Amino acid sequence: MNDARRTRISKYLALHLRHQPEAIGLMLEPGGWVPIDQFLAASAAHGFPITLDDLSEVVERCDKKRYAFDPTGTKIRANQGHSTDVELDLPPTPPPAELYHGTATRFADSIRAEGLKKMARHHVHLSADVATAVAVGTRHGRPLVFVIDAASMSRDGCIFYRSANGVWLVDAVPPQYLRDLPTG
Ligand code: HQG
Repeated sequence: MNDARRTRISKYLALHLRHQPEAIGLMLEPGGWVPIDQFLAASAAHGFPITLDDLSEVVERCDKKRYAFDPTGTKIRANQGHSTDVELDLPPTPPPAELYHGTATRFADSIRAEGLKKMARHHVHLSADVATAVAVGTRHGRPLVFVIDAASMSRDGCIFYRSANGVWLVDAVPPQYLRDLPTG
């Protein structure tokens, strides 16, 4: 399968496993799971046929590990990033001392004033390293990275979750826990 086809399938998975399962007649099970045979049947019925081999290749080769099969190999889900209502059942996990959030420079003033909000997603997404944060920020424009004082947030009672693909998730980051990443 070529890169373009893999990307198309990955975007199709994101659309229907994170945002609009109902658009192809699916309903996410608790944890966000969908039986693979149902997913393949629904995508074929809606004009986007995918083979099981192609699906497996997309899940395995996805650089961000966006999707996962369950241990029985019969279900698939998105590891994070949902906007549709889903409970991922992730265990609360103590964070490292610092985490990072990459955004675009044009959002910086608003973020400094009101902190990080979830916007359309279920959580605010934080990165474990600066390089990942820069890549996330670049999706929105000229990147800017905030350092999050996760140790203090955790001490003050904020619950952190870590998705299966290493993204840290919180409800919000109030402005007092944010500082600019020193440059130069
Ligand atoms: C910004 C990708 C103004 C926030 C990535 C971000 C990530 C504010 C945007 C995952 C704000 C939301 C998530 C405030 C937050 N004022 N702007 N108070 N609070 N924002 O895409 O974190 O490819 O929903 O900084 O790798 O960029 O989908 O979140 O710029 O892990 O697998 O509002 O998406 O993964 O944008 O990205 P997003 P994100 P996938």
